Amino acid sequence: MPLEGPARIVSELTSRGYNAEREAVTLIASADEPFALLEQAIDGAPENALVLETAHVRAALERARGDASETDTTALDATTDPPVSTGTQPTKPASSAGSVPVETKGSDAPRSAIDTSRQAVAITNDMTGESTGTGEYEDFVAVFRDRLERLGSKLRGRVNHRPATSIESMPGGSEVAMVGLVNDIRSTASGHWLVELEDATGTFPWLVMKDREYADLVEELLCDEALAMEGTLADDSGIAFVDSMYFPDVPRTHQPSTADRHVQAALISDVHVGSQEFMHDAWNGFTDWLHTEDAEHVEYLLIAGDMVEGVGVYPNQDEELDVVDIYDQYELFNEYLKQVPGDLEIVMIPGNHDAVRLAEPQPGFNERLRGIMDAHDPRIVSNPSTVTLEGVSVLMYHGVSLDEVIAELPAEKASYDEPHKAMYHLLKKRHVAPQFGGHTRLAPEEKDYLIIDEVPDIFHTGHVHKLGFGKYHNVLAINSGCWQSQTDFQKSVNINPDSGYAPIVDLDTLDVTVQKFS
Ligand code: D5M
Ligand code: FE
Ligand code: ZN
Repeated sequence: MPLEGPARIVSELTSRGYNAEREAVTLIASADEPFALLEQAIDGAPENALVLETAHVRAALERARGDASETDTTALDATTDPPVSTGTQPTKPASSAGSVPVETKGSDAPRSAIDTSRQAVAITNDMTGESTGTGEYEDFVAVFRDRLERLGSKLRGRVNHRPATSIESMPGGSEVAMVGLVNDIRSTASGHWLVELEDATGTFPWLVMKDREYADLVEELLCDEALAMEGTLADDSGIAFVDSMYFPDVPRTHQPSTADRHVQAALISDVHVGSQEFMHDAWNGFTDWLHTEDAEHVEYLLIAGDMVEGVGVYPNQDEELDVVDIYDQYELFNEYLKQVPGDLEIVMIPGNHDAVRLAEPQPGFNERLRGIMDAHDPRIVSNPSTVTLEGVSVLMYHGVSLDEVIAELPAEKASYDEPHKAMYHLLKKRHVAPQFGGHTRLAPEEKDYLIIDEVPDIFHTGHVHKLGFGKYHNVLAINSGCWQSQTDFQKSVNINPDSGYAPIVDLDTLDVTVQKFS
């Protein structure tokens, strides 16, 4: 329920005499049991508090996590926020992290110097410093309005649509169409599907018959995505039978742009420096290789989040930390970054292990962290952002919503083994994280930064630690692997990460080669 959840939380709070910080509402809204959390947060807040602060909610989550860890350590994963160490008492990295790298001298056959005057990088949709959301009800309304408006505009030309409220007053049997956001998906007792669409005027129910071709598409739907439906009104005009369904999608005829010289980009993510499982040997192999003649055309390095392992991201994560202080982790990451040839253009976005707000869109790192990660002067932008390299646009998104797509869709449509296919669904929905209130935490802003407004030439994600790539309507989707070997958690749930691979894209052809360093 896109509009009601946060709204109900805000009204529940106001009815008890509380104002609330925006992040507090977002955190509550994204919990598995929002109202239980709301109760606990209020219970824990000081008696004279007028504003429910994020800290009160976090404290309630911490208490719940403490309780849960005695019984079920994973129950609260989706609702816990990482407490970020303040760094006021810096600790030295543990001795096992003693392999602090030195600058490589390169191999015997060093790459020739890059003519940096030919490099061209442009960034769009970076929302760093643009966050205006306050978590008020109006922000949730605004972000969904914006989504309906902008994704709807990609659908309105394709159907003869009517507002939800005017469909009800049309005669039974009429041909009708509507553009809206998916508000609810339910199966009926007889095995058909009821999909409720919402627009600015209200909601209207659409029935997808189980034996129609579109029934197969219902299992791809996520709440809050934008759709158009076309069909026939029932006799009482209270429901419509779906004949066709339309997604914002990428046109099949989409022609990607390419660079006009032979130049390559390395697309990586999930470095996880600071984790005991960070693979320094593989990383050293990668950066050594970048100095060789083989890599002389690699002029760009894109890193799609999870630079470091972070602190308190998952329950019991501390047991697998090599470096326990978050700032020390970034210092060490910067040492590893120094190994990369200095003439590479580097662009990076944060991920869910990084020390920025967890809710998406995630602004680029703050000044203190930018000051630490200064090797080769990287461009640090928000998650998501679009970076255009010599005319080739790359949509960079860390990829937390992929977990959700993989969990919600049938295995043949999206799985960890073929992460690029999960990415295809995001391209089809033209949104990097459609579902609100589920696994992926979203922060309402006045504009929906998570919409895929322009079709990118390349879509680059990470997060699921699996390597996979392929083309969807000529858009190259690449999920880069990681630089972390299997963690205990991953072992326990049978995730076999693809560690130590660097996919390299030819920007003049969009061909991909994979370099392996593990
Ligand atoms: O996520 C790496 C992948 O593993 C991603 O698919 C989430 C999943 N993962 C890893 N650890 C956990 C825990 N503890 N709970 C739930 N899911 C998890 P990354 O963000 O790099 O840790
Ligand atoms: Fe990761
Ligand atoms: Zn991640």
